[in-house]
Amino acid sequence: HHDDEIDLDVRTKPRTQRPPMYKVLLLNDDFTPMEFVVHVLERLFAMSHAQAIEIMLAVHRQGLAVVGVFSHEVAETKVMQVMELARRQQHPLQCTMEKE
Ligand code: NFA
Repeated sequence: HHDDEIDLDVRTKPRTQRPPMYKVLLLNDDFTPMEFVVHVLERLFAMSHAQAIEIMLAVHRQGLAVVGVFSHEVAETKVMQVMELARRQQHPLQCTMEKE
């Protein structure tokens, strides 16, 4: 009669899948003007002027700071947009992403 028994899975907890999130990091350098970094943060990361100054100064003092956390696709786009703006103005500003 064992063959008629129904096996119920009592061990595996249902787990909801969440996609990994990515930190976008801005790196300090000695040449990019502070006002350009503030502009980038306002324009691409929807920060207020006061917020942008705070984060720019954090990068300047600590060497780097997280400027946002996004899905892989959005993080990649943000990094590309920062690098493109910096390249167009010939600033050495660097932006990278890493998995949280
Ligand atoms: N360190 C740069 C300067 O003194 C300013 C800067 C801040 C550059 C944040 C890059 C990132 N002009």
